[in-house]
Amino acid sequence: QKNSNFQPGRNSIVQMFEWNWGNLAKECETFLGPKGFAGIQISPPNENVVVGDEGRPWWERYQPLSYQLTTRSGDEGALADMIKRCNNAGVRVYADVVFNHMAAKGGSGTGGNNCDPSKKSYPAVPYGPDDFHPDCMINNYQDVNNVRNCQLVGLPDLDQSKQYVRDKIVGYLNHLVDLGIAGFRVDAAKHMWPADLSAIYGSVKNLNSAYFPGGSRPLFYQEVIDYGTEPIKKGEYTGFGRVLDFVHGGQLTNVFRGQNQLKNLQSWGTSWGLASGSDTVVFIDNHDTQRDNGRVLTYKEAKQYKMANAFMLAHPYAEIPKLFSGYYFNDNKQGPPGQDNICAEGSGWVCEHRWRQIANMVGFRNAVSGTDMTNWWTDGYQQIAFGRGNKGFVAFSLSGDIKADLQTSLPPGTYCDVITGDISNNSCTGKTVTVRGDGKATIHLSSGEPDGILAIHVSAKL
Ligand code: AAO
Repeated sequence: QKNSNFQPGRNSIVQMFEWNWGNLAKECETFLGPKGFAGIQISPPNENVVVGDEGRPWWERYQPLSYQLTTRSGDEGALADMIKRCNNAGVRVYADVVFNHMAAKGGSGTGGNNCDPSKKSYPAVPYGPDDFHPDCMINNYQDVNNVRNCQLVGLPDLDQSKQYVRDKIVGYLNHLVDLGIAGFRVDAAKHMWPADLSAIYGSVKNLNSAYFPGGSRPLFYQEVIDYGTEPIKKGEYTGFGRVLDFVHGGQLTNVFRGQNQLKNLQSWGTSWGLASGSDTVVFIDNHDTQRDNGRVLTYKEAKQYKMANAFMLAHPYAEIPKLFSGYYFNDNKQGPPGQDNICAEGSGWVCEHRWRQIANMVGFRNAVSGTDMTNWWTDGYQQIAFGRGNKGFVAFSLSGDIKADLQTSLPPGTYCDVITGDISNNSCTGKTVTVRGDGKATIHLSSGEPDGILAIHVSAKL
């Protein structure tokens, strides 16, 4: 259950935070598919409680009320249509699934059903008092039983050791599989027992053969926040799925904020406290960490954010990188803006995935797939460059100008720097780099440039 199920030649997932299904279907067809994205992570597609008294915060979607597929992103018909159109555009769909708990707030849901958490009553599933752990709050992350048997921020905690509860969860996941989903981001996996999760994953059916080879298993990537300071370890969850590695974004944030030197990235990998790249999904920011008081780089520090994401995409260490795309916010709980003109100037949506530097690095990763890192270079401080075999070459400068003749393993010719431009009508709208007969190239990257990155690859050769 660690296989990505990507279509060949594609390598990166993007979390499309709060996008509605209609806009996502179009985005797959007009941008994500053509630009080579491999997959999207969607916001939880099941019914949640409507948190009207707090202005419909984004986090109401983490308070499930039933497994019916109606949310503010759209109903089941719109979801099914989006999954089909994205698959047809080469883009796989991964659902954020929340089954550690049910809603803590009472009242009506996005699908018109109701719940009463004080009675542990969720009739549209149905769940009742017997399906939950006894009431207690999570207040000690050093106590494994407290973390897994008590309530995360007061959310009624389902007991996944019960067969009935497992059946309901598996039924929900199977419904999504039937619609053509490729896998799941499992919310709050740390708060569930590994043995229960293993049993649940093992009971989910094979992927829909209309889109996937026979016998394909869904990908499970699990939210297990492990900075190394608590008894629950990500390794407890890697026997039956992948984990989201939270150390990854923290370390690259330190580096690209200048708190560690770029030259040290020569050893980037497990020696930095990361799990094996074949056990994880890695990312710079997600919907929680981008709201965590500047803990990680986000769109708010655009230059360094692009550099960190570009490094993630250029480096061979991790198998599955995940990007993030969301909306501007100041208030941490603010819900999504209107979606009529999504991504237009003034729409309130950042659309990080459409930034040329990010989208083109998704293309870089596809072009260099299967190659090792080669031709490592550094000035000894805050400048580095490296190749990906005979397919690509990339340079980063956090301080000072790079003006150097560097050895690449690329075939001779003229390449378009995909950070500053694109190829259009057989010419490059940005900088070009000439690789000479001996593989050497003069690399210019000045500190005055907006991005601090230069990237060339064989699919963008003139
Ligand atoms: C909302 C309200 C609450 C209210 C609740 C119930 O905000 O006031 O009580 O409703 O009515 C999201 C929002 C929540 C929201 C919830 C439900 O973030 O604010 O609550 O929806 O609407 C832990 C979990 C992790 C979880 C994270 C937020 O382990 O699973 O908390 N993330 C997921 C989702 C998230 C969602 C939920 C789960 C719930 O991605 O969006 O919540 O479905 C430590 C632990 C972590 C722990 C953090 C935060 O980390 O290790 O496991 O995450 O604390 O409590 C240092 C420490 C490190 C610490 C870290 C991060 O590095 O060393 O240990 O800082 O702070």
